[in-house]
Amino acid sequence: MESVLPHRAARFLGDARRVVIFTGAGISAESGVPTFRDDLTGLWARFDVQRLATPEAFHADPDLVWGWYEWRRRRVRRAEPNPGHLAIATIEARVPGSTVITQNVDDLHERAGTGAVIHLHGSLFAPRCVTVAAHPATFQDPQDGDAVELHEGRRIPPPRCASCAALVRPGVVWFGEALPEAALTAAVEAAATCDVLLTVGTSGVVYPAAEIPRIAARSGATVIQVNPEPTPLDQVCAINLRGTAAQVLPALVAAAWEATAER
Ligand code: BV8
Repeated sequence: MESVLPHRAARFLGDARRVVIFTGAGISAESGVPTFRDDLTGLWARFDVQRLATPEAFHADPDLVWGWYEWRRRRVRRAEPNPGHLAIATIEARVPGSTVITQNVDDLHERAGTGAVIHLHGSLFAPRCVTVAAHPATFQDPQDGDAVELHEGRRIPPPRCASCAALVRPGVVWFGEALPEAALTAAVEAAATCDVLLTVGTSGVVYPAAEIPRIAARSGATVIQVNPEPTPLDQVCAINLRGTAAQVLPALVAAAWEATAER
């Protein structure tokens, strides 16, 4: 594995016909959105996420869990896509056979211009009725200047479903819940048939999503990792780019298409 920005990575990317970009919380870190496991900023460092990101937690204390997600949603609303998100949108635009798969529940890939995003763990912006998922559920976006500055741990009663008056829950996949079947099937299919998989900003420890880069490697794809830290995915990567998404991805994309243009 190489640990600097090698032209080999740029050539693999520039030559690839089918590219999968697989992202985790690290892609949004430089947008100011906390990751889960980073020591200082990670949500897990400050919360027992197993106490918050589970159906049991919501059942036990819906106001605490809904308040936590509202706090996170408002942070995402205030965040902007970073150069890493924009570089991924460039790859999607340049490679017709590309697929963007994210574990994240924010909308920063979409706001950076990526057209189609497979969300394996749902979205902060798709609340749903806790009883009947198909019941339409909306929630009041904070108005500009909303004086309510949410702080972590602030309890907010969830809205009620307009169709059946049951609680509305965040539209994310909690621990112990199955991933959306269509999203997981599409992600596995893309990983099993790609030439290159670029894994960015994930610790690779949450399953079954963490299988995606491993499926690509087993299928003969070149797996390139972008992460400032070592992860369990180091073992399946052909190339390891030790750096942050906003630093590495723009340089990698520029080199990939400069390299192609020179040929
Ligand atoms: C399920 C949504 C079964 C909510 C999340 C084996 C197989 C299947 C399941 C399991 C298994 N082993 C264990 C399990 C159970 C469990 C699991 O994986 N547990 C782990 C902790 C061991 N999995 C589940 O429960 C899954 N469900 O299996 O159901 C089932 C089947 C059928 C029917 C019923 C049930 C559900 C898992 C999904 C949980 N939901 N989130 C929310 O957001 O609140 S998980 C959560 O972790 C996030 O979604 C996140 O995406 C995910 C992974 O975290 P990362 O994205 O990797 O983020 P992290 O902070 O860890 O790492 C950030 C990385 O970025 C770091 O490496 C850092 O170095 C790097 N970084 C930092 N800054 C930058 C950077 N990189 C680049 N640039 C930077 N600037």
